[in-house]
Amino acid sequence: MGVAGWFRRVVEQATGWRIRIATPGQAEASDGNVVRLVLRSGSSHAERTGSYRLLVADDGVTVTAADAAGEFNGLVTLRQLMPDSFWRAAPVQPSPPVVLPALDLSDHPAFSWRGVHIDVARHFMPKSFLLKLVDLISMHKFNVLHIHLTDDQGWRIAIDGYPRLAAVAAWRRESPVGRPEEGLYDGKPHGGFYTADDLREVVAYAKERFVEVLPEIDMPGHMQAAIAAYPELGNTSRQLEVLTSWGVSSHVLNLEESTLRFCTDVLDQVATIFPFGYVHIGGDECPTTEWESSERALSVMRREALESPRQLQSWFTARVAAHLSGLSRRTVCWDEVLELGAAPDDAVTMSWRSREGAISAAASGHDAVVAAQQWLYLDRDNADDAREPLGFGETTTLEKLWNFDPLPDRVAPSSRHHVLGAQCQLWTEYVATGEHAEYMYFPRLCAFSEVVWCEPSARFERHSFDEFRARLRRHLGRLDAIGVNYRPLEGPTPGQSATWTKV
Ligand code: TNX
Repeated sequence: MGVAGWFRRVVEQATGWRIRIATPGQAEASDGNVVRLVLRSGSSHAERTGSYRLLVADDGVTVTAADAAGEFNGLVTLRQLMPDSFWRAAPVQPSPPVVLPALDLSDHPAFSWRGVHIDVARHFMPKSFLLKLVDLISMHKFNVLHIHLTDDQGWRIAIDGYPRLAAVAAWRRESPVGRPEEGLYDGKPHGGFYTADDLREVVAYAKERFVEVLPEIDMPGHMQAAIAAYPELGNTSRQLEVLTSWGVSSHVLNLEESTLRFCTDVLDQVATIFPFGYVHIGGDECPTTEWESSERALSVMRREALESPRQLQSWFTARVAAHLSGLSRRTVCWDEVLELGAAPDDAVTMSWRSREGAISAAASGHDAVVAAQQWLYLDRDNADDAREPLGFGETTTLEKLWNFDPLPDRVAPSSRHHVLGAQCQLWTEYVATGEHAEYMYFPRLCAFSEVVWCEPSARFERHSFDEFRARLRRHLGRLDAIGVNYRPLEGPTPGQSATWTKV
C-alpha cells in the first residue's frame, strides 16, 4: 500500500478512525475530509529527492511530490499539524477534533545524506529499539540509519559459515563500570546478535519510512571480537577474548589471503541483507604495531612494494573496496582512510575527526559526509552538569548543535556538491540501554534535523536558537506521545538517571 497505507495505519492506530484508501477516479469525500497524494513524476525540475508541497484548503489536503519519499515527508509534516495524540500508538478517548490551518507550503531538504548512527557493538540494542529509532529518525526527516555492527567489544551480525561469530564474538565476559581507568567491572556477561532475518526486518521497516540502512563492518582494526572467535584472523598465536575494556585494541587483522576471504565472505552476506548502494568498512584507528613485528605482514609489504606498515592498511582497503565495487556497492570509510590515499575514487569519506576531512575530501573530488566529533558525537555530555550520566566528557549542547554549519564558506562552490550531508553518531561505551540512548539522541537530534534539512543561510538568517527552542517545546509533546525518554530542556530529572546507573 506504500505511503498511503503507512499513513492510514498510523492515523488509525492513534485515533481509532477508519480510513478508506481510494484510487484516482474513485469518488472523494465531499466534506473536504480527504488527503490527496499526487505524484508529479516526470516533472522537469531537478528537485532533491524527498521534496514536497503541502496544500491545506477547504476541499482537503493535497501532498504533491516528485517521488514517494517526498509524499512521505509531506505526510510527516501533515501529522505535525495534527494534535500530539496523533503520534500515539493507541487512541485517547474522546479523540480530539482536528482543525488544520490553511496553508501552502513548499519544502525541500538542503542535503541528500541526513544520517543517524548507532553503535550496537559496544552495547547490544534489541531489534525493537532499532525499529523505534527508525520511526524517530524518519519523523525528523532523516534518511540514513548507520548501524555500527562490529567492534573489539562485540560482533552483532550472524554470518553463515562462521558460527563462532554469533556463538563467541557476540559475547563478552564483563563490561567496565564507570571509566576504564577506574578498573571496575560489573562481572556480568553482555552480548547479543541479529540474525539475517532480524536485519532484513529492520531494513524493510526502514524502507517503508524512506530510511536507507548503512551497515558497517569495521576493518582491519576494531576486530578483536572476530579474532577471539577465529584466532587465525589475528597476528598472534595467543588466544584473545572479546575485549572487555573501552579504547582502541592493538589486535588487528592479519593480511593473509584467507583473512581477506573472511572479509569478502562477510561483505557478500552483508550485501544480500542490506540493499543500500553503500557499505561502510570502518578503517578508523588501526594501530600497525602487530604488523611491524609480524614476519608475515612484512612479507606482504615487500611483495606489494609498500613503503611502510601503514601502507598495508591502504593495500588492504583497496582490495576490499574493489570487492565491494564488484557487488555494486560504494565504499564508505572513516577519514583516516582518505589520508592514507587508499580510498577509491567513488568512496565516500565520513569525516569524524574534524570538519576538515570533509572539506579536503570534497576539494580532492571525493564525496564526503560530515560526522565531526566536535559537534556531531552524541556520546558527549549534554551539559557541564554533575547530574548528567557518565559521558565522554566534552560538552555538546543543544545550542552548539543547532548552530552547526556542515558547509562552511571554505568549501569552494565548485566542490560543494561533494558534501553529501552530515550525520550524528552515538557510540555506546557508556550507553547500555535504549532509554539511555534516547536521552542522548533527544532533543539534540531535533536540532540536527534542522541542520541537515534547512539551507544554512535560511536557518541563520530567518531563525535563531531561541526561536528554535520555543518551537522545540511544542515538539516535545509529540515525543511524549511516542514515549521517548528525551532529556528535558531544564536537565535530567532525578528518576530519569536511575534508568542508566549501573549497579
Ligand atoms: C572514536 S569515531 C571511535 C569510536 C569510539 C568513539 C568514542 C571512530 C571512527 N572511532 O570507536 O567509540 O571515538 O567517542
